[in-house]
Amino acid sequence: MTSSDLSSSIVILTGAGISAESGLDTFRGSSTGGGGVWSQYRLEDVATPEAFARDPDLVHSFYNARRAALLDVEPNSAHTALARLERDWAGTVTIVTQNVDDLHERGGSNALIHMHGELRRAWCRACGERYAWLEDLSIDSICPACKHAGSMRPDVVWFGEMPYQMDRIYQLLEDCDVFAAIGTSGNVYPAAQFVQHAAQYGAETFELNLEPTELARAFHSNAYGNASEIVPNWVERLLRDTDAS
Ligand code: BJW
Repeated sequence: MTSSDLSSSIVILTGAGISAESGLDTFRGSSTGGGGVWSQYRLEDVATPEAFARDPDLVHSFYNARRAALLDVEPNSAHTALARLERDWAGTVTIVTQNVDDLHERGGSNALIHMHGELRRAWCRACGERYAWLEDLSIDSICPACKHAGSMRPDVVWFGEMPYQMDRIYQLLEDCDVFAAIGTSGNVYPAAQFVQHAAQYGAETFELNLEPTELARAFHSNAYGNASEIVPNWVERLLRDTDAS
């Protein structure tokens, strides 16, 4: 970043790796850290609309356990560093997270898009209403609006479904000056294509991850290590450049 970029807009894509040190499993694990969620469950059994139609009890119990796990975790220094960047940066900072946890909010971030939905929200397939939902869901859950039983599902985006707010996200990617991908493997589309999209429209791009991903060479700059260290360092550098102006 140069001093002419001080009021520039920043878009940050985050993935499961930013929450790993808070105690939430990643999906695909890492070369050093062992297996992730998909080593315990087949994604075809729990993260598709077909799986939910076939065995809603299994899908509900998978998401109920992950929703309950949120009670035992706290944001780490990577989450709070991004909140500090949003607060102290002269331009705009928007986080587009693939994560369904609420650690960015609890870390203090406000400008946040949950493109794959949220564990703490539920959606009634009968009437279309969406709600904050902190309890377990089951095939007997009743929609608070239409009173239909059996139509509530977790408000998360499964394979084959359209991620949320895509028009807004593509606009942000086209308008941003800096794009960073933090703690995401780049295995899942459309998020995996964001770096090319942002770069095509002129953004400077950064990958911050435990280890190089298959997309590493698509980024202008890379930093590797635990998110709790490399993200605060990266934020510090951006803000220091601002102070130097
Ligand atoms: C650390 C760390 C530490 C660890 N510090 N880093 C064939 C080709 C191309 C595409 C497709 C295809 N067939 C099907 C598709 C599309 C499909 C897809 O991508 N499939 C792939 C398997 C190929 N995608 C979809 O269906 C999506 N919808 C869609 O495409 O709609 C059409 C469309 C078209 C055009 C525009 C727009 C839309 C929907 C995808 C939904 C994904 N859903 C999930 C589940 C959400 C609910 C839940 O949480 O259960 O989302 S799957 C799962 O993967 C979850 C995550 O958000 C997502 C991404 O995972 P993430 O975050 O990258 O985690 P990991 O585990 O993969 O990586 C962790 C990283 O952290 C690693 O790199 C580690 O190194 C790192 N790390 N510790 C720093 N301490």
